[in-house]
Amino acid sequence: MNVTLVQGDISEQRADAIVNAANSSLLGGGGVDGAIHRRGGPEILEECRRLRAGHYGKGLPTGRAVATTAGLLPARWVIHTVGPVYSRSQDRSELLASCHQESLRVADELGARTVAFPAISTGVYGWPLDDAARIAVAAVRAAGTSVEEVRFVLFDTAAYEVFLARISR
Ligand code: AR6
Repeated sequence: MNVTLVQGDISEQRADAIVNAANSSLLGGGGVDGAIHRRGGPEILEECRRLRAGHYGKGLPTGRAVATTAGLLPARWVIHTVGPVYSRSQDRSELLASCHQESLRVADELGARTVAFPAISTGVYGWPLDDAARIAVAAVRAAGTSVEEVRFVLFDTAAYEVFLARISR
């Protein structure tokens, strides 16, 4: 598998699947989640509502992933995952790694070959960038997956540089 990096907006990525840094409600939010729903149009939210009415009545648990249509986005699917909120007192690294592993498992089920990830949990959820990059890169590299390209999409130069340093190690 190739791990690649770009600086940009995840909602503009051409990929088989893009990953959403969602919350358990699956009903939208700010940051990546806001950009995806805004550009992707109402179809994504409609499918999220159906998921909530069915199998995910209590919401999507942290560390898990589920796919919907990508609506108007230049991707085929959105894979929604819920990152952990960063905690100084509790190690939640396994949950952050799980977001990446579960997203790739769902991608395999869909037959996706290219998957774009944002820096999950590093915005509103407060995870320090370098530590999140370490966990994310290790998790995707360790995943047994048929996905051929994992593309990390970083919003700004600082985040891009941090991920670049990580994948170069
Ligand atoms: N494209 C790529 N990266 C982005 C974009 C974008 N359009 N927008 C922000 N980032 P966040 P989280 C970067 O907060 O920390 C939402 O309200 C951002 O700079 O989107 O997992 C959800 O509904 C940061 O580095 O996700 C949840 O409630 C990274 O993406 C909650 O936020 C992740 O920031 C999830 O928080």
